[in-house]
Amino acid sequence: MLRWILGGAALLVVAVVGFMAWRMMAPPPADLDLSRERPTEAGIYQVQIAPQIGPVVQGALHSWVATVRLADGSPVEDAQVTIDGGMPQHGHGLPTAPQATGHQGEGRYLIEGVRFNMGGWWELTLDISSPAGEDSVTFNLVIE
Ligand SMILES: [Cu+2]
Repeated sequence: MLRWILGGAALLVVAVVGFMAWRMMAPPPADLDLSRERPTEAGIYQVQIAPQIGPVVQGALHSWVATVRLADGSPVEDAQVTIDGGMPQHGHGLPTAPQATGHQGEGRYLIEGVRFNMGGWWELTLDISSPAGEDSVTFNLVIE
């Protein structure tokens, strides 16, 4: 009986480790939308993100500028922006806790403390809250 249980447990461990390794190695989906400007889920805002460094490379601590506009194009000056993200294929979040500064003018918000510590598919989600409403948008990034 114990032998069966141990055998089953060993098989389970092999299956789980195998699945994790397979997931880590999987390439990003070919049809991933990599656009840097997108509407939020409910369409309240139009958001554009731009890195403050040249190519976004693995391991570099850097900032992004998020420009938040209403659907009609007018800049949003009183938003609270919070950042979340991670690697969907690896099941982990961001290695840092990026923070958005206050409004920098013309709908721009500086997102400081971003670091991608491995190559592959990353998601960066911005939750935006202002008198116009609460909405979120997720950007896909592929880090070499
Ligand atoms: Cu990862």
